[in-house]
Amino acid sequence: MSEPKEQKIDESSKDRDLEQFRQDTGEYMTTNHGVGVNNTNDSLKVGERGPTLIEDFHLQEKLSHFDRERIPERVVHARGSGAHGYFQVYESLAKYTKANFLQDPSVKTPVFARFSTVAGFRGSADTVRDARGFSVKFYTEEGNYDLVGNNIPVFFIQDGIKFPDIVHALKPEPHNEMPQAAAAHDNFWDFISLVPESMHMIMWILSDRALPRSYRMMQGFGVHTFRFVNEQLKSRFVKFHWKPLLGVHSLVWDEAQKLAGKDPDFHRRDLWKAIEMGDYPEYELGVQIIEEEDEFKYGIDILDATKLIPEEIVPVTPIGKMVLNRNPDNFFAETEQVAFNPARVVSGIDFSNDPLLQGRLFSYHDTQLHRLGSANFPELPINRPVCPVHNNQRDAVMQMKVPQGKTNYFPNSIGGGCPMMSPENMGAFVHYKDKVEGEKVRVRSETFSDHFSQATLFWNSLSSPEKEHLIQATHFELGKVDNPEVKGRLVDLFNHVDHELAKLVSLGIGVPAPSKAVTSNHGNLSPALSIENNSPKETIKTRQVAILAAQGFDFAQLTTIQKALKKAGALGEIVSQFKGTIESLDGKKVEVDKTFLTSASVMFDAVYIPGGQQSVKSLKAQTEVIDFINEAFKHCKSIAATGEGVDLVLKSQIQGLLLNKPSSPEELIIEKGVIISQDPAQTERVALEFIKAISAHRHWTREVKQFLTQ
Ligand code: HDE
Repeated sequence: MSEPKEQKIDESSKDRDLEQFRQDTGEYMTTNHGVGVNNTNDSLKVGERGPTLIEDFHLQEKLSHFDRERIPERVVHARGSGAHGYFQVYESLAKYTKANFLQDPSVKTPVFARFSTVAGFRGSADTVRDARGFSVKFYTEEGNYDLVGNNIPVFFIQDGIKFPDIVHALKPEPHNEMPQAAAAHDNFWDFISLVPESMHMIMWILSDRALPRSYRMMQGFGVHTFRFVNEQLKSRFVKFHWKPLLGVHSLVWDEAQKLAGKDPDFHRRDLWKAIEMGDYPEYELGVQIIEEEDEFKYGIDILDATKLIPEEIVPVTPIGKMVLNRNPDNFFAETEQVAFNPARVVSGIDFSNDPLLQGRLFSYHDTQLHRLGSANFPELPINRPVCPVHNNQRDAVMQMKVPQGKTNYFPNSIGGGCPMMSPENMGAFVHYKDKVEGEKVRVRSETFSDHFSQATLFWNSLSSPEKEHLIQATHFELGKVDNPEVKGRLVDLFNHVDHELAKLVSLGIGVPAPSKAVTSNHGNLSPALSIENNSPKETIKTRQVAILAAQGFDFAQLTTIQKALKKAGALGEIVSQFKGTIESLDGKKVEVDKTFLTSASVMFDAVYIPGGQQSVKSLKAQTEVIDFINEAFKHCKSIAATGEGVDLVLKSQIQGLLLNKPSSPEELIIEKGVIISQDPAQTERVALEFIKAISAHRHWTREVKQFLTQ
C-alpha cells in the first residue's frame, strides 16, 4: 500500500470569499438550495415517454413549494392594497407627546400603509359597500408604531367581545356561503336589528362614505381614544384623523356595482397607477386633543367607540403629512405579510380603556401568529423595525436571525448583562400610570347607552344628495332581507334616528311605516361629517377623463383639451374602437389608450368628445359610445364636446337637458356640468369651463329627487 499523499494548498492562490455570492444578480435559475437549474420545462423521465423519477429534486421542490403557497387570509380586511412612503411632522409636538417621530420636522419617518375592505375575501371586488381599513405602520427610531384605523370614525360595537358575532353575521351565511363581500343579507341585518349600538356606524355604512372614489380620496380615523404622554408624564386624550389632500370623494352605487364587474381592482389599480405616475397620495394627520380634566365635559363618553367628538366642539389640529411614494416590490412579501396591530405603540402614545380597543390589543397578535405561522413574523422585512432589536426571545419556526453569544436569559453576568434594560430617556416604553379601581364585572357602562343621538347628528349633517343616496342604500340593503320581522325591527331603529327617515326606509322595503316618532329629532348637525364639506372644489388633480375619438377626429380640438387637462393635473385618455393609432383630419396620428371593450364610462371622472365629422360619424354607429355618454350623464359626471362632437351629445340623453337652452352669444352652452360648443374657436373656453365642472366632482342637480322635497 502506498502512503497517502499530503494535500497541499497552493499558497499563491487568491482567497475567494464565497459570501459575495449572496449579493446575487438574480440572473440564473437555481433550486432553493442554490443548485443551478438548466431545464424547468420537462420533468426527469425514464426515456422520452417513460415514468417520472423520484430523484427529480427540482420537480419535487417546485411542486411542494407551490402546494404551500397560500397562507390563511386575514379573517377580516382580507382584500387590501399597500404602499410605502414617509411621514413628517409639521412642528414638534413635545408639549403633548414624547413620541420621538413627532418631534423633529426635518425627520422623514418611513411608513407602510394598507387600505382594505372588511367583509370580502382576498379576491373580492374593491368597490363594494363597506368600511375601508386605513392602517399605517410608522418605522420610528424608537420602534414600530401602528395606527390601525378605518375610513369611518366610529364602530358597530362597543365591546371587543362582540366582534366575532358581528363578523360572523356580516360574512357570507354559513350554510351556502352567500353573499360574497356584501352586507345585504338576513344574518347581518338580523344582528343589527338586535344591537342598537350599531346604528351610528350603520348610518355611515349606508352613506356614500362606504363607496370611496379612491383610497387617495378618503379620510382615515383612529376611531378609539388614545393617549398622548409627554416628557413630564402628563397625559391627554387624543383622537387621530387622516385627511386626504385631494379631498373626500365617492362613487355612486350604480357605478360601484358596475365597477365590481368591469374592474374589480379599481381601487388597487388607482393607487398603484397614481404612485407610478408620480401623483403621490398625500394625507394630513390631525389630532383632537382632550385634556384629562375635560373627559366628561362634552356629554359623550370618550371610551365609547360608537361615538365621535364633533370637530366643531374639539377642532382637528393638523400635525403632519404622510406621502405614499413607492409601490411594493412584491405584493405577498409586503402587502400580504404586513402585520398591523393597535397594540404596537411607542413611548409617548398609550391606550385608553375603551373596551373595544382593549379587545383589539389581544386579537391582532393572536391572529398573526396563526396567519403568518410563526412567532418570528416580526422579522419579516416588511414588519422589521428600522431600529435594532435585542432580547432573549429565541428559536421558533423560521428563525431568520442568527443570534450571537452564549447567554439568552436575564439577568446574566456571563453575557455582560446584555441586553440591558432600555433607559426611559432612550425611548423605553413605560405604561402610563392610569389609576384604576373597581369590582370585576361583566357590564356595560351606563354612559354607553345613548345609541341614537349621533346617528341623528350624522343624518342631519348630510347634504340632500347624500341623504337621497342613503335612503336608496337602505332600500337596496334591506330590500335583500327576506325576514319581515327583521325589517320591522330595523324600521323601528331608524325611527329612533329620525321619523321621516324611518318612513322613507319603510316605503322601499315593504313594511308598514311607523305611525309616530319615538323622539323628536334634536336638530343638531356637524358640518364636518358631510362629504360635501370635505371636498375641495378647486382641483382636478389626478382625475381621469375619457376622450372619445375615432379616425378623422379634429386634432386641434382634441389636443387643446388634452393639454389643458394635463396642465391642470388631470389625465385625458383616448378611448376608441381599437387599440393602435387613429389619424386626424389633417393626417396627424395619436395613440389610443383604451378601447370601448377594455374600458367603460364608470372608470372615468369625465368625458370629452372632440369634433371631426368622420370621427363622430363612426362613433355614432357604435352603440357602446352612446351608452358611455349616457352612463357618465347618469352618474352626474362632467361632459364636454366641441365641433361635431356636439352631435353625439345631442344623440344621448343629454338632449333632454339641453332642450330650449339658449346658448351664449359665443355659442357655448354650460348646463349642469355639460359644456358644449359647436364652434371650434370656443375650444379653449370649453376647456376652462370643463375643468371648472370637473372640479365640482359631480353635478347632483341632475339627479331627480325621489324622496326628499328639499
Ligand atoms: Fe380589526 N382586525 N378588529 N378593527 N382591523 C383585523 O387583524 C379585531 C377594529 C382593522 O391592513 C385582524 O391582522 C377585533 C376596529 C383594520 O392588515 C383581526 C376587533 C377597527 C384591519 C382584527 C376589531 C379595526 C383589521 C384581521 C374588536 C378600526 C386590517 C387580520 C375588538 C379602528 C389591518 C389582522 C391590515 C384587522 C380584529 C375592531 C380596523 C382579526 C377583535 C374598531 C384596518 O385581528
